[in-house]
Amino acid sequence: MKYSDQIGDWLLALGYTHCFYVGGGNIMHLIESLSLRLDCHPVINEVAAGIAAEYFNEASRGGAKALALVTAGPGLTNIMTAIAGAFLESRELLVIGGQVKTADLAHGTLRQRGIQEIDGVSITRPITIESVLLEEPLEMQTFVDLVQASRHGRKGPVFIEIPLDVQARQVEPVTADEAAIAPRPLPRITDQVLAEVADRIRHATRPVLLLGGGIDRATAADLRIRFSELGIPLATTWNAADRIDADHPAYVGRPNTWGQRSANIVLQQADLLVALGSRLGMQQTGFNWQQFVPNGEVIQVDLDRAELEKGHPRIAKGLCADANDMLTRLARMELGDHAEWLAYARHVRDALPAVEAINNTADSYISPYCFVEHISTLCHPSDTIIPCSSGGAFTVMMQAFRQKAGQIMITNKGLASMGYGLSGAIGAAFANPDGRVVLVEGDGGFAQNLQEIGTARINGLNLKIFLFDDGGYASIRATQRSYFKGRYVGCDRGTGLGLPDWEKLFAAWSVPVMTLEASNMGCAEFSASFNQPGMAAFVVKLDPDQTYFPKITSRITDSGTMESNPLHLMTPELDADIVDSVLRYLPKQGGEIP
Ligand SMILES: Cc1ncc(C[n+]2csc(CCOP(=O)(O)OP(=O)(O)O)c2C)c(N)n1
Repeated sequence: MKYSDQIGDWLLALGYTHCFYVGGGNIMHLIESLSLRLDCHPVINEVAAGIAAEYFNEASRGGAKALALVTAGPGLTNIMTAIAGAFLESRELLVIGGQVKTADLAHGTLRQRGIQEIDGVSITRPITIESVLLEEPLEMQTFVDLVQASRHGRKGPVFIEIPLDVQARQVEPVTADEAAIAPRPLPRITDQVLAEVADRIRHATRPVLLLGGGIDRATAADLRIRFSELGIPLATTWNAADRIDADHPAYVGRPNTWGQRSANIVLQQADLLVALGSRLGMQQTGFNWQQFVPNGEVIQVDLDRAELEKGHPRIAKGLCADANDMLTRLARMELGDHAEWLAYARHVRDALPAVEAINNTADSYISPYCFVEHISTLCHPSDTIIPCSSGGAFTVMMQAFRQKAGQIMITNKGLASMGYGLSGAIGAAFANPDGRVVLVEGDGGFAQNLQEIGTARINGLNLKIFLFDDGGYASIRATQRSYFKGRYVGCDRGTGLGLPDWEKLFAAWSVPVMTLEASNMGCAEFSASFNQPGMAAFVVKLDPDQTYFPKITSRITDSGTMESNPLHLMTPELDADIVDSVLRYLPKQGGEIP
């Protein structure tokens, strides 16, 4: 049997159903073998293959898997952003790459020997869990273990580079049976440690549970009713945004540096935070991590010991274990009565609306906040929501979108790259052929991978694109306005940014397109188009000078470094008449933390 056929059989056994790729001579055997076994879909640029595969795996409701296949040299260099994004976000991603034949490998002695040769393993090593060059065919169990490394434990990308002659090698077929692909068990905390944590929660006055991306959707869904009975305020990270619906009685929102003010304020008033499956990175804790949960203790549960020992934020206890197992067992225990605290947390949420009146939107433009609130109500529980990964569209979605039970919501905030939205939405749409995918992305971010409109179009995906058109990079404009007295550089057409005429662009692929302004947002034509299967684009006209508040303010110090407020002190400051009622357990704005 040809080794590339053998690999195809093993991938099938491992649950792969889809492959995103761009063709190339150095993967010719792999393309043939995989196309006979999987749904293989060409994309225009390899970066889209990587992002689509990542989002497919995240969005897959039935457990089907996708991988990316890239050719040697430019195929590999093009996919690098996607590999980096999956690494930072702990997302499952298998990338199989071609390579020149083994006789032509330079082995580091030359810049290049084989045509298009580049040392993929060395380039990808720092951003993958495993990165290997197969100079010989791998035996079945080693291959399976390599692939499993991407999806068990702390997830991340695996890169397997296969020279052309190894792809074509004849091998004795070996089946990957169930025993071979059974995952290894993850570390669990002991009953004694579990009892200690339960005891701390029972005795806490103001506990908060923070669910991170390490908590599976299935675990969270199974516990939905139990969360109500426990009555402990429940927040999520952005990666776990869809683990609990916005209407859940214990839900207190998404705290974050660019998060919801009410969620930040509730979290910061906790006297005990139990963070489950979150690395507690700086976006989560605020740059000012020294004042994260200033009057409380943090217990962090994460599979990666390095995240527990990194030194920020300060944690009272780090537990290196499977957060799903721990949460499931914890939820069965008696964790005390926290009804009064939950009622207070809900009061804070009600008192501080997600959409703040301070933001100004010039006449005829749409307020992005109101727009996001509006589409939250229009989206169905079965929709997959892709709030892109950078710029105002991203932060407004994460502040104002009200997720429903059943919805899947995926971003990639670790790399926070422009250009993720459309490719991610394509992957999510392939994973949910019967569902609708709703993408919200800024014009700048969208422009970076707009070539994939064609991929979505030719595959007839049920994809609705909301393009926030503010004439360029509003985020960059805002920075230049705040810190450099409005000296605008490279952020819009007037400063050299060559963005297209969006209506004509979508028309080039025969995608129905409609421009939305304040006057026609509620019109019947829009809702008909939004609810019709297939692809449609909506260009949402935003004020180029739209403000984005609340946010954490930073200052440039005399030495040139940045200094930031803690999570609960967002700009603008709260009115005096509300401060006392929502900051009961924190110092008032500008005051000292007791
Ligand atoms: C690949 C990449 N390059 C540069 C940046 C820096 N950056 C962050 S936001 C932004 C502008 C994004 O523009 P757009 O998507 O239109 O959102 P807006 O700022 O207008 O809200 C840029 C250039 C980035 N995040 N990703």
